[in-house]
Amino acid sequence: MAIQWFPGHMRSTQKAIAARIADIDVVIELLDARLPGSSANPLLAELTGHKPTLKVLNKQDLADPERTQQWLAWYGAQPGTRALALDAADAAPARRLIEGCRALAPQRGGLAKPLRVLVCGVPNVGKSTLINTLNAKRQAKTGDEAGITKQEQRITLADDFYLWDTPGMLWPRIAVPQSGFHLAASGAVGRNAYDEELVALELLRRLQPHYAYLLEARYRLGLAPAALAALPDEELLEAIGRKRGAVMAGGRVSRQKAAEIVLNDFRSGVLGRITLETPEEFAAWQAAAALEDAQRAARKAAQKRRPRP
Ligand SMILES: Nc1nc2c(ncn2[C@@H]2O[C@H](COP(=O)(O)OP(=O)(O)OP(=O)(O)O)[C@@H](O)[C@H]2O)c(=O)[nH]1
Ligand SMILES: [Mg+2]
Repeated sequence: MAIQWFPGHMRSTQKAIAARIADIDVVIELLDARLPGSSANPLLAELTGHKPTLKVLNKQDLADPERTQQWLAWYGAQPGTRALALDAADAAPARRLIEGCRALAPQRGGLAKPLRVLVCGVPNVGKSTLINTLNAKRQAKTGDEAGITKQEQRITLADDFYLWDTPGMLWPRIAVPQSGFHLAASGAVGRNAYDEELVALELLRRLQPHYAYLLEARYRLGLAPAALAALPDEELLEAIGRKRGAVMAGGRVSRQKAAEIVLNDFRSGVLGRITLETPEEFAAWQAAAALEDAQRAARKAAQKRRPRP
């Protein structure tokens, strides 16, 4: 079953952004560098599409540097888009963002025309952390879970430079099922909206072909990369659980515990630097989802045309 999470507070954020956007000069969309396609919000693109936008691949310290370069090239090749990679704690590159914003809106500046920048992105991607890095006063609340920022908040970086921190937002229907899994694995989805075991199994399936050596280095299963990659995902989860002591009375592995271990290890970066998708893979998933939507619409239309008995 596909993962969907669009609670009421996201609907409110959608309305708040729609109301604010007319008075915004530059949009910074934070993407998660571990899932740079899946964390790009199509609803946000709809709301802010006509404004100059900087795409920031955040948490690059957790992502695979080679794939980050591929994604920067991919975003950089799209018209009207500038992309850069960052980790939010790194102050000097973060400050370069300020220059980037000023360059995108040269007509703004000075007390009469302050530059107004909206920072947005999926939950837990690091919006508030980045704003705190930019702002010595550290006014924005942060935390390792989706939904820390509850309300739009204005932060004054300089007399002529305002930033708006916004609550993380997803979109009403995540059409690419793989994206739902990646968002959940990254921590962008509320805990009650997905099954941890299913998400961990999907995560392992993604890691097996390309990052088997990282799984072996962390869990020491005694398997060569090819053998680890060929293991059925459920067996792999059980092997990890057994190795890490996620065992219940009677000696059975707790898959729930094993799943939590795998997800925590991925989220914290102890598994290594990992990017779950390449631009080509993501484009193929999007095309498949669009085709499926078109077929569904055609079936519905045909049903309507059919005369009732
Ligand atoms: N490794 C790493 N962790 C980061 C980075 N930026 C933020 N984090 C961590 O990610 C978690 C979420 O950070 P927040 O700044 O609260 O994220 P947010 O986007 O404001 O989240 P919401 O307000 O819930 O939408 C925190 O535990 C941060 O410490 C980064 O660049 N690298
Ligand atoms: Mg926040």
